[in-house]
Amino acid sequence: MLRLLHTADVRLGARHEDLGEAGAAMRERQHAAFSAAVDLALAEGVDLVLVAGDLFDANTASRRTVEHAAAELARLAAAGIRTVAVPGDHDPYTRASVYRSHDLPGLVGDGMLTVLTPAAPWVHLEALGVLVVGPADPARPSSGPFASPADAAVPPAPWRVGLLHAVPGDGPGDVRETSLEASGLDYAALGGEPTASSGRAGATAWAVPGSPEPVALGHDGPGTVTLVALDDRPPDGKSVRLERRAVGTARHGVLEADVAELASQEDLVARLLAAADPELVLDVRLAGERPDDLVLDLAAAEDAVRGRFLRTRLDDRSRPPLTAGALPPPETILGAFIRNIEGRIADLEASGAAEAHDEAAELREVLRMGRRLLAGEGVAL
Ligand SMILES: [Mn+2]
Repeated sequence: MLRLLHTADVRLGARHEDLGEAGAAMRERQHAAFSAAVDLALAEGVDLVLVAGDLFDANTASRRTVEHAAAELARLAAAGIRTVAVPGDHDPYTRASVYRSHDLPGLVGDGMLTVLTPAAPWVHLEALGVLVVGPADPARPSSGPFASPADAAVPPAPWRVGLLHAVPGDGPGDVRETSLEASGLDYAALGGEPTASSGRAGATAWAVPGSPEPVALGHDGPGTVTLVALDDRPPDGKSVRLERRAVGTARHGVLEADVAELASQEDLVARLLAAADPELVLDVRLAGERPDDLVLDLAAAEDAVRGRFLRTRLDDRSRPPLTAGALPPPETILGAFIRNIEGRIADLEASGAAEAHDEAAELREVLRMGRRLLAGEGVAL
């Protein structure tokens, strides 16, 4: 029985410029989630920790970030738990790689961290009975296929595990299902997406553990790592069991609101507060047609809920409506104005081009303001 903790896409040191002042807090949360992953490995007494790429957010990771990562891995080392990592696409093995500019294994000490590189794409951990293989292609270190050490070079290992910063698929950076099937691996520890997934390709079980703390939009659960139990006890023969465990706390959510159903600015704020959660990054998307008398101040709404969320981001995709009901006579200023602007809006919206779409949105705003200004005046041309 071999037990692993598999993580990836930790992205330590991420700047999160899109999160504004909450970015530093998010960075700390990512560190905390990585610490929680280490705590889990210690509590579970796993045999080995695998990092399938993007331990760091960038090759420019600061010394402080590198030392923090090393200190966490040293906690594993002190408990006799080894770590094998592979560079990803955020921290690729280039000349300027964070894995070259810093001696991470040296900082962890005692040979307890192995970083797989093009020059050393696999490691045989004899005491654990496992061979861990990284990517074969030095030019494309994150997309497979797996290195295949000549059998003569490696004593037979009960377990063969792959480590790759790629997800199954047919895209340029993906690992092919056929490549997984042909790999002869018992388990493929993959990475490269913030959301967890898992499956089988032939005799090979694979998993993408997701980020320990969510770093991308569209990720609506807490971050996770994957615990793996490789078991060869009779009577079942070899089996691979996977268990996803939450280690992160921040969540992402989306609140979609149709402005036609909003009564007022206060109503918008009340709806936001109803979803308040200090662990939530909430994307608020306003859509639909906005009545002329509804005036929304999104910056004020964000101020009103500040501190009640980890962060909110408001995106207003609503638009003023075309004119309802019978139009004023064409010989009035209002009647002529509405016909002119709505004719241009119809042409622009029919064109389908992005710039035309933006211009149509501006004209809808012009229409709304003109309609309010001229309403009821009925001045003859
Ligand atoms: Mn990546």
